[in-house]
Amino acid sequence: MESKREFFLECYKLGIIKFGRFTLKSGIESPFYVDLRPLASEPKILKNLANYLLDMLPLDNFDVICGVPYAALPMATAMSLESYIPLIIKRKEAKTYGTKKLLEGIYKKGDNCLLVEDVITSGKSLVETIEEVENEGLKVADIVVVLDREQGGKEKLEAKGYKVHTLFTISEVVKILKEIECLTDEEVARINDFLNGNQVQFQEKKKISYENKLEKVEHPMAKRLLEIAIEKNSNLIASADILSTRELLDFADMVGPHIVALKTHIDILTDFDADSTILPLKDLAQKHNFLIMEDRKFADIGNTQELQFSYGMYKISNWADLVTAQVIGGSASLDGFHNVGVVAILGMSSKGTLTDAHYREEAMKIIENQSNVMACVAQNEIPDDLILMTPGVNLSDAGDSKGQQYNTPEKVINNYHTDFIIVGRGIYKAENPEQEAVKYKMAGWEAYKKAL
Ligand code: 5IU
Repeated sequence: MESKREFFLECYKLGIIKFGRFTLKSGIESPFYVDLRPLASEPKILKNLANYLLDMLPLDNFDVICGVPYAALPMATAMSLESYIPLIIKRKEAKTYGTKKLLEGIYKKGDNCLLVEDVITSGKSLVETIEEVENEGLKVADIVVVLDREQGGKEKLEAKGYKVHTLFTISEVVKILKEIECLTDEEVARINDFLNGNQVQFQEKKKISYENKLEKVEHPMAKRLLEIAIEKNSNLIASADILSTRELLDFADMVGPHIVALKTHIDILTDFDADSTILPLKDLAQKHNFLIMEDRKFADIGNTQELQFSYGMYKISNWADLVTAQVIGGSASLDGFHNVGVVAILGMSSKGTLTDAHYREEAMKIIENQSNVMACVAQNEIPDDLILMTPGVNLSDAGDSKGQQYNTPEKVINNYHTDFIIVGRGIYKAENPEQEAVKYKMAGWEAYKKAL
């Protein structure tokens, strides 16, 4: 077998330890996160691991071997295969029917059981497991652990008279990773602080300014939008879910000076007419310097979307600066949007949306490789080089009866680092929409400056 250090590095490549900022089950923030389950997916590594663990142990002592569910189950199995020590399986909870057994397999009372655990932290869950195994009449003297997080668990068990054999400790692996420059001095210091029981200070990530973002973005519509934001000291997009042309135009004229973009749902107008709706709307956009964002949410195959974009009665491609699109149709479905900024929908604000973390991860892969996408709509932080827009914003955060969920401007700008807040009813339903637009504009701008 190769050296223990080389073996660790092979394991590390599988992503078993991540460094950053993690909230543990206890609510405590940790600068690293350990998950050894990937080791079971590499048979060679699992087999080597089993042998490393067995090498540390007085093997003649054990009648049976048992893994703490679930992460240690494959490890215990592999150790059993390598050593011929019989395996028993511990359930997480006793069966509620039939035999009500907690331990499965062949063993007798008084057998000496080796316990296998992947990670030991405070030792709390091991203490519970030991008690359960001992209650079944087995003896436990030795526990073998792959990684000791050095947070008191080993000492706690040793104080109770158990021998704890650990393959790696967190300080040992931090040292190795520091040597090969996978960790900076600052990260190492933070980890040590954490291991010494101190509350760890994480630097709050700052929001990047519109000026800096302007240097990062490439899409011309992204640049224009950011320039307008800087010029108007506004990050407000007004959503005009309005039913008549007259009201839409009045609204646009009223809030126009305070917004960066007006979001339309052109297909809800009862009296749409290209000449009397779009021409004056374009004039207002020019007069007040805002972009027109048609919230069409295209969600079809590329060919159909192309037709929907340019034909029919709305001819969106003739007048929209930005259009929203779902990415559900895959990358190529977005290729047909030319001369427009595509705003891709990553996550929705409505209750029960299917845009969960897995969906968003896959959607982001599409978005990042699509040059006509200039922004995303989402309810979470995204990479700095994209523009983030967040709807579901209202100064009263009560939501509606149809699944809409609201956050305040401060919350979305602080927590998600959103660049542009999208506000609908908060403004157009207000008694004085202009006054309300100013209020949202100021709230959004103040929150932005604070987050910098
Ligand atoms: N909108 C959302 N949530 C979303 C997406 C779009 O609210 O996740 I994607 C649209 C719907 C509406 C506007 O046009 O944004 C929000 O309007 P209210 O502020 O009135 O809820």
